[in-house]
Amino acid sequence: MKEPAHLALHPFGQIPTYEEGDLALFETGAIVFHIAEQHTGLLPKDANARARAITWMFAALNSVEPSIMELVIAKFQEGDKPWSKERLPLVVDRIRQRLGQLSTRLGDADWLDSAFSAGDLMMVSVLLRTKPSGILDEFPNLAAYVARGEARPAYQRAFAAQLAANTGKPPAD
Ligand SMILES: N[C@@H](CCC(=O)N[C@@H](CS)C(=O)NCC(=O)O)C(=O)O
Repeated sequence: MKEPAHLALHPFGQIPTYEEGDLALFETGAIVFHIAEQHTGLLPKDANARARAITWMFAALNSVEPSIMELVIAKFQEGDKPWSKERLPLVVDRIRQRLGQLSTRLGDADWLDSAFSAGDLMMVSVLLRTKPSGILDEFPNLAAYVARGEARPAYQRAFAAQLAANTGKPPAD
C-alpha cells in the first residue's frame, strides 16, 4: 500500500480506494457518499431528510469513530507501552459516553432518521468495530441496530464478496 502505484490512488497509502472509469476516490465517507448519490435507497429525495442523512454520515466518521479508533490503536499498537494499562479505561469511557448519547438518540427506532440511509450504513460499520470489546452489548438498542444493519441482504452480499476477496474463495450461495 506504500508503493507509488497505490500512493497515486491514496495519498496516505491506505485502504479503501474506489475506481470507476476515470474517477479514483479515497476516504470511506467520500466513497459511500459518491455511491449513495448514484443509487436509490441510500439517500432520501427530500432535501432536509437528505441533509440529515449526510449529517449522520459525518457524525459516524467524525464524532463516533475517533474514540473507537483510539481503542484499536491503544490495544494493537500501544498495548505493550508501560502506560497502556492506565490509559485503556479512559479510552473505553470515551466510547461509552458517545455510545450512550447515540443510544439515547436512537431510542427504540429502527434507524437514525426514520428510513434506512447511508447515514445508518456508515454508523453501523463504525459501531461494528466495538463488537469484540463487548462495549456494544452494554447498549442493547445499539446492538440490535447493528444486527439490523448486518441482516440487510445488501450487507450480506457485500460481506460475502469481501470475504471471498480476502480468502480467495468464491462466495457461497
Ligand atoms: N479515514 C480513512 C481511514 C482509512 C484507514 O485507516 N485505513 C486503514 C485500514 S482500515 C489502513 O489502510 N491502514 C494501513 C495504514 O495506515 O498503513 C477512511 O475512512 O478511509
